[in-house]
Formats: sequence, structure tokens, C-alpha cells
Amino acid sequence: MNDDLKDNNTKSALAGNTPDKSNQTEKTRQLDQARSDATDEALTTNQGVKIADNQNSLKAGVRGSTLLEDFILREKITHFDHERIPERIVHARGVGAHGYFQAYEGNERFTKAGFLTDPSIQTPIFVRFSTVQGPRGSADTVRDIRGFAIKFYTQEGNFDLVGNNAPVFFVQDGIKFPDFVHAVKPEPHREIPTGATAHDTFWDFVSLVPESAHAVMWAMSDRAIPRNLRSIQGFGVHTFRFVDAHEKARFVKFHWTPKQGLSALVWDEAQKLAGKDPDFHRRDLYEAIEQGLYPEWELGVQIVEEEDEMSFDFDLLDPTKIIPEELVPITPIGKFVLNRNVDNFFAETEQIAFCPGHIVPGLDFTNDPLLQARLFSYTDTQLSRLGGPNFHQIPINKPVCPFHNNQRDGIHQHQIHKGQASYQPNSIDNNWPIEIPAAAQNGGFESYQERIDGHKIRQRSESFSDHFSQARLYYQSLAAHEQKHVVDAYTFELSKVQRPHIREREVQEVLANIDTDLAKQVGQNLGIEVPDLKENFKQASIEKSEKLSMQAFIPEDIQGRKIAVLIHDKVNAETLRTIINWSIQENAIVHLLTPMLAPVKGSRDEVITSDGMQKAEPSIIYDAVVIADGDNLDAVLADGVTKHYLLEAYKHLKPIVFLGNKAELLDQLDLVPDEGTLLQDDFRHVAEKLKQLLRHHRVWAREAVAEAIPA
Ligand code: HDE
Repeated sequence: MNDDLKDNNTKSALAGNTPDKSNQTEKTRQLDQARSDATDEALTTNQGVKIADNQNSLKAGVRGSTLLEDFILREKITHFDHERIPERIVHARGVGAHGYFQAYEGNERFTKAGFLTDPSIQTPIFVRFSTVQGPRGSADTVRDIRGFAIKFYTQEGNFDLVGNNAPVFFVQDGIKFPDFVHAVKPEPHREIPTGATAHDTFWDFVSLVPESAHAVMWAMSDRAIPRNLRSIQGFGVHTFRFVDAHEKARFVKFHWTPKQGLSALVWDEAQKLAGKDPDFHRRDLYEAIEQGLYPEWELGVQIVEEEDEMSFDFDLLDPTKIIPEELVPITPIGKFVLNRNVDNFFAETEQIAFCPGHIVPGLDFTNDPLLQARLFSYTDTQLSRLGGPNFHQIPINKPVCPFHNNQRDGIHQHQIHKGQASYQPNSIDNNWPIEIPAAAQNGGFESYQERIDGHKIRQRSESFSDHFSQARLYYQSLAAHEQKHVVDAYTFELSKVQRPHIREREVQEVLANIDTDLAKQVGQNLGIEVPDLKENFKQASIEKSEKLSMQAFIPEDIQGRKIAVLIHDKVNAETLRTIINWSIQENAIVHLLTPMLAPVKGSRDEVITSDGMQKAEPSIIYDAVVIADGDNLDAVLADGVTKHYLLEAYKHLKPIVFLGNKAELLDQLDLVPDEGTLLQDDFRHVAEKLKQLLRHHRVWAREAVAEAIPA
């Protein structure tokens, strides 16, 4: 950016909001800093032998054949041949970051877990976000549930909260998980589609398995196309247990809610982004953390006393159900912040191994049959993914507290165990390591003594049999525009299903049982008759739950919202200075986008450096667009890229600021003015309005009009 624009602590818009990233030299320095951990070290083989020539293999004469003797070549190629490990069978596509968790006061009323009861401790955490269906290289913005897994490295051992951004799951019993995953994955004969549920096998399965109805509804809602990973909620899904210092247990459901609020893409954007920037979410998270815009979530719990277990019209052990917040409010118990990017994606994000069975004293499981199967699956899968039973010794998986036991040897053993007794009891090593009873301070883990009495039986509990009333509750709780998106999503997905009987079954037997209007709208779009089944409906105990709508989570500020400022030659540089200063104040991100990457000239011949080309940084990656003032309307009107930029931003319901004579563009582009089209000479007069629009993210009132704009 040119020097004129850099005063008043202004910084390069491209580099984000920290003043120390104010020019390209600084950016290059930072990029280089992350380059290597081996500065000033000689290149060696893995055996430590210094290498004199890394450019040529050893040959018999300069044109001769390569010699088998070349141990340097062989070692390098052998290692390279084995660089890949199996990707996760589900949740393969992910991104992670480090941070910390800090508890609030007063949690000892529920649990004795040290990291939850001592507010002075900052517990290190690692979070991995993921999509479920696609492979490692698939696009970030596909319609899918997002995984949201947190590893807490507590002083009492690792606790993994392996959640999703939807509070319910597709099946009730772990024995159905492989079927569900086989149905959702690309179809086996031609491995299509990647990263999508819009295909026959998925809809075949879910239309035959009505317990999936509620989770499918979440997957068809805006929750499944998040704007970024900083603005998604997380849920533990299952009911867990808290155990307090008196060994009293309570049921608990975990929720975590972003301070950044919730926001979603629109479907057209999500699809375009999958092509234009398949790394959209991963890039956003990395850049936000690099720029010091640390995302933050509040962890909360719904607590149910043991004696209230049976007081709901659903079963607490059924993972296809939520407890509406109107019935049991959420108690905040702490917050967590992501403040450090990984140094190495493979070593950290790829090798991290989560398991719902990793718990610490103060927590325990319930008999949720989905959870019970997960307790087995996660460790088992690491054996093939990470190669053996010692994956807990990989740096990213290692507890921060000491760990000792008599488990020995195995592939990739990193510890050199000392002593002769690797069994217990022993008298040779004084019986160490010894058991610590739960009653002692920092005591050992003891399972909660739940009374179990029953027949050995393969049967689903009758209390798990209502599959539709909470799906209906979800739909009824959404805002009108969110409901419309659900209709659009079912329509889109089912239109991709080749077999008419599958489409019909989903509409007539699933949707018609959820909500007649929803079913009728989708049915009409697909040409399917819909029976009115209202009379069969079992109503949930409440009709609406406010917090199910994303509209209930509008953020306080606009930290991290991204604004494109479109500029051409003769732009008013003073305006740009004003916008950049405002963005610093608001912690928003502003990029000055030019027709080409070459600098443009301001109205007083100032040289204004570009933060990116309009063609390469399309409107779909921004939350709002400003078209700057300057005596250059003719140039703008001749620029198809800029005009498309504005049309697309309008179509995607973004606030657009037209400064100076650029108001004329509204007419020229045939756009209907509305509360999201701000026309002004002076940016300062629209700054506050723009902020409010950005908080609410999109101009939903424009949606009907925007449908007429070509995509
Ligand atoms: Fe998972 N799941 N899952 N899952 N899951 C895996 O574990 C599994 C379920 C979730 O970022 C795998 O290490 C079974 C519910 C997340 O590394 C695997 C069942 C929820 C992640 C596995 C479930 C999840 C996984 C694949 C039904 C939300 C990514 C690789 C009984 C509460 C973790 C791995 C990461 C990953 C099995 C159901 C969330 C195969 C058998 C419900 C966020 O072990």
C-alpha cells in the first residue's frame, strides 16, 4: 500500500490488521520465518552423515546408470515412498489449531475435574475441524456436517470432546454407523460424488431409516454450509456424565458457542467456492489466527439430575434428540480460544488421534448405544492409521502430565523403559507404578457405579421410537429465510437422485411426517404428490426453540468480517484511508482490489498498491463490497469483472456501499435499491450502518428480488 495511506497506524489491508505486517517486505519475512526448523544445520542422512551433493545420484560415469550402492538416494526415495498414511475413514478433510481453555468459577457443584474447577489454569487444547464425507483433498465448503473435536491436555490426562456442529446424529446405534457411512460416501461403482450427499445411496438409506430425519434436517439447513469455521457451534451430541467430589453423578450435554456469532454461506456461494478456493475454510482460520483475530467459544452444559432422567418426552440416551434449552437452560462453564497455528500440518493436524473414550476423573459415559460403539472405534482406527499401539507417544497426542504403566514395546516405541518389572504386583520395583484410589487427592479414575439390571437383548428401546417431532421442532424454530433454504436444499439434493422411488419415499414417508408445508413445497418442486399426515403428528413438548435458529446468534461486533474495496485509477485515496482506519478500529479486514495486480493511481497521482486482483479475489470470499469514489465511472462501466462483482455480491445478499458517483451503477446494473445498498459521498456517513449490516451478515429481505439476478 502506498505511504500516503499508511499513516494513522494504517496497515496493509492484505496483510490484515496488525500494524507490524504493513508492507510486502514484512510479509515476505514472515513467510520465510515459517520456512524451516533447520536453519544453520548441515543436510544429513537419517543416520546423521553429512551430504555433499543433494543434486545428483551416484552413477557409473556422468551418463552411466545409477548405482544400487547409492545409500543417499535409496534412503531419500524409500522415505518418500512411505510419506502417506491412510486418511481418516470419515472426517478426512480437516484443519486444526492450538489454543487454551479456561474454566469459570463454581463448576465444582457439578464435577471434580481439575481443569473445569480451577479457573486459574489455562489448559492447552488442540481443535480439529472437519467435514465428514469428503477425502483429504476435497473442498471445504461442501454441504456437510462439520466435525469439531477438542483435545484438552489436562493435568489429569487428556480429555477429548469429539463433537460436531449439529447436536444430533443420523443413527441411534453404533451398529448402523458403517451402513450410514457406506451410504453417504461416494457410490462404490464410480466413486462419485466427492464431498456431497446429493446422490442415490445416501437418500436411499436415510429415506429407509427414519431415525435419521432430524440430523438430515440439520444437514439440509444453513448450519451445513458455514461461512467459516470461526462461526460454527459445537455439540457433544451424546449425554455424558459429570461426577462431583462426593461421587454424585449428573447427566450432562456439552454445547460450545462462538463469540463470533453464527453465519452461513448461501448455496450458490458454497458451490462456487468449492471451485475457486477449495481451501476457503482452512485459509480463513489460518489467516485469522495469524492476524491476531483469535476465535473464541464459550463452553456450556445442560445438567440433568439423575432422578430427572425419565422426565422428558424423549430418551436422554437417544443421540437423535436435543434437550431444548427452554426445558434445560445452558450453564456456561468456561471459554476457549484458538491462538496458535500449527507448525506442521501432518505432524499435528493429521496425526492427532481423538477418542471419546479419553476422559478424566470428574467425567463419565452413559449407555447411549452410539457412544458405546465410539468408545471402541476410535482407538481401533488409529492402529491402521498411525501404524501401531504407541500413537499416544506422538508429540501431538502425548499427555502433558506424566504417564507410567506396564504396557511395553510395540511398533514405534519411543520410550526406553527402565527397570526389570513390567508387571504388577511386583516386589522388584517396590510395586510401582501403583494405583491411586479415587478418594485420594488427584486420585485415580473410577467408573461411576451405575446400577445395571437387564436381559442380554438385541432390541431398540421403545423410548427411541419417535423420529419426527424434534425434526419438526427444528424446522418450526427456523426463521422464514432459513426454512426456505431447507426447502431449496431438499429440492436440490433430491433432484440429483436418479431413482424416482427414492425421491418419492423421502418426500411422502419422511418429509410428510415432519411438516406438511415443507413436504408440499419440496413435493411441488419435484412433481411429487404429498399426503397430509398431520393427524398422525406427535408434537414435541414445545413448538419452537429459539436457539435453533442461527438468527439467535448475531455477534456483538464485526471482528474478522471481510470487506472488498473495489478501486480503479483516479480513486479518491482519502476515502481509502478513512475505510482502512475504520476497519482497524472495528477489527474488520479490508482488501483494496484492483483490476490487475499492478498499482493504481489516485486522484492526486498517488500510487496505491493492490491487495489483490478483483478477478482472483472474487466477491464470494467477502462479506461486503465497497465501490470507492473517484472520477472513473466510465472505466468501471467498461469493466465487466467489476460489474459482475457487484451483481454477484447483490445476488448473495451482501451489503454494498456505492460511494460518490458510483450510485449510478445501481441504475446501470438494474439493481433494486434496498437497506443493504448504501449510497453516499462520504464513507463516514455510512460506516455505522455498514457495521450493523455486517453484524447481521446478509440482507435477507433482498432474497426474493435477488432470485431474478443470474448466478
Ligand atoms: Fe466419529 N469417527 N464415529 N462421530 N468422529 C471418527 O475416528 C465413529 C460420531 C467425529 O478430527 C473416526 O480417528 C463411530 C458421532 C469427529 O480426528 C472413526 C461412530 C460424532 C471425528 C469414527 C461415530 C462423531 C470423528 C475416523 C458411531 C459427533 C473426527 C478417524 C458409533 C458427536 C476427529 C478417527 C478428528 C472420527 C467412528 C459417530 C464425530 C472411524 C463408529 C456421533 C469430529 O473412528
